[in-house]
Amino acid sequence: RAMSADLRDAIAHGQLSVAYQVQTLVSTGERLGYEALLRWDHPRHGFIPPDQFIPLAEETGLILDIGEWVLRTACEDAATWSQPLTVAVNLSAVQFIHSDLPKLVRDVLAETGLNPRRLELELTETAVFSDAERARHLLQEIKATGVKVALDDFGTGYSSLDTLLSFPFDKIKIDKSFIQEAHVNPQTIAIIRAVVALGRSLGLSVLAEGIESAEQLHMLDMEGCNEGQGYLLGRPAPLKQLVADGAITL
Ligand code: G
Ligand code: G
Ligand code: MN
Ligand code: NA
Repeated sequence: RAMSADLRDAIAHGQLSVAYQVQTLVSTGERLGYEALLRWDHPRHGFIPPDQFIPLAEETGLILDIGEWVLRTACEDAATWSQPLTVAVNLSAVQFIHSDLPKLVRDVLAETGLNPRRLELELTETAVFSDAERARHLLQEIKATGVKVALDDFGTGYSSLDTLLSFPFDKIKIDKSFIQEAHVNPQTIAIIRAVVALGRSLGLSVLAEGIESAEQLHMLDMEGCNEGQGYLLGRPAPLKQLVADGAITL
């Protein structure tokens, strides 16, 4: 049986779930919200990481249904939290190109009652590549609802600077590879410094991903990076566990 057939059944059979990873202010540790990360518990293969099935979901078009499921689940969940924390949802370029995303976002917000200001959408540069004009229009329409938009995996693409200047992003997420290389390669710190300066000068928030050590957190604080995410601050966990741990109250 092909993996794509299994994936087609995954939503209906309740095999997909969302893990939430905390995002905090670097300087104070104040909690800002959570990123929703998709998980697939395959009946025979166990947990399959998104890196391994999202490309397949994109090739088959299944990402449209899966992405809609993640967005709805994350908004439903966040609407039950007693504190007005944000929830960040990853979007595939395929969703951006092949669906009416502004309408979906408006519909899901209306259904779940989540305040639009609590939702953030994470996009990579590939989403805005194929049709820049349409992408700019879609982003403007989405932002008009009050939802924020972050440029994910910043620094790993082809024309990061151009993308940043041409589209109305609210936040840059510096790819974790930069944070993790900083202690072996000091030039990486220069890159982080430049991205922070660029982001701040454009009035954007800058989030560093993949923070695993207190040293990395301290370095990012010194560089003026305002937001952070990573195992040091919290590992992705199911909502149930975050509630059981007292991190989130309903
Ligand atoms: O924990 P991590 O293995 O969750 O995620 C790996 C990659 O999968 C990340 O690049 C992340 O952006 C992507 N990813 C996680 N959840 C989703 C999702 O719901 N939709 C999309 N399109 N990508 C996701
Ligand atoms: O969407 P994005 O590419 O930003 O997805 C974040 C990915 O990074 C997920 O796979 C998540 O599980 C992973 N991640 C989050 N924090 C850390 C960390 O501190 N170290 C490492 N190696 N990966 C992390
Ligand atoms: Mn992301
Ligand atoms: Na990322």
